[in-house]
Amino acid sequence: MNGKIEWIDEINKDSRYGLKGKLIIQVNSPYQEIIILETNAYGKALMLDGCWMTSDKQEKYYHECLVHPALSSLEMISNILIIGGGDGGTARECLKYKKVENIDLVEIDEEVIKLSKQYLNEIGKDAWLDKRLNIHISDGFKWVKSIKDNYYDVILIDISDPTELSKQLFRKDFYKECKRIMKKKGILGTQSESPESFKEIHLDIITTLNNLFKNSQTMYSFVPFYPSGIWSWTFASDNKKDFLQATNQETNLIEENCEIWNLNYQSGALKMMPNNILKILQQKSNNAF
Ligand code: SPD
Repeated sequence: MNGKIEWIDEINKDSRYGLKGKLIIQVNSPYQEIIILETNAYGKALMLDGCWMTSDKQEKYYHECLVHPALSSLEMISNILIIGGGDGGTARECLKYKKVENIDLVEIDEEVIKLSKQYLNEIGKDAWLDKRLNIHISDGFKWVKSIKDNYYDVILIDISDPTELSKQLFRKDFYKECKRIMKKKGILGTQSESPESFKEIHLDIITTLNNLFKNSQTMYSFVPFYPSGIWSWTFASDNKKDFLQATNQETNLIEENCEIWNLNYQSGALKMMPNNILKILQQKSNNAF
């Protein structure tokens, strides 16, 4: 089957998102089906259980937006937790900051890391060799429950759409544990799905984080090969209201080294909440009183 040219689709309810390319590998790990396709449009692409995760020619649209809003706004960053992120892209972006001392990357599926290192090395690059990166093959929920209070400066949730495997990482219980193990000035950042093709989950994530933390903000941009193209990332903190203001002195250098993200891009993206989403959230918050 390897080397065969074919279309591979992510199938949603009434739509599908496909890429044409040469199949590199298709395996079943103990957790999920893993496919790597050399695509004509976007380079090597990773699919997990029928859902496009990343590709080496457009991953920066996603990873830079997940990492830099949080990291550019913190002066001190000792410990970072990444839940998921087995392709290495999120870790690579975090490691651009000299102040980062330790990253715990907690990925449940060892096979994703192994295959990403082997076939998608353009994404993880030298991050895999960096001594500050510590990989733990573990269930994300179990991991957060095992950590002491006030430990991480930043928690980044880089997981797939809700499936049997990942659904517990979208629940309030999980976010509560994250809040407990995060320092008071810390920031949690999560991919928060599409306001178009995953509207209900998107609204749930925003509402849950908004109820749990003093402040939260959602940023919109695009990831061209995710369903509907438009994507979002939500950041939450118990720190000050303007918690996504750049304060890190390394920020200028980081901006120069990014392909997509910069502070202007971020400030526009934080104002992009579509009116239909805004109105539903306002309605929900009115109903709460
Ligand atoms: N619909 C795709 C959601 C995937 C989010 N995680 C991507 C992993 C990239 N590191």
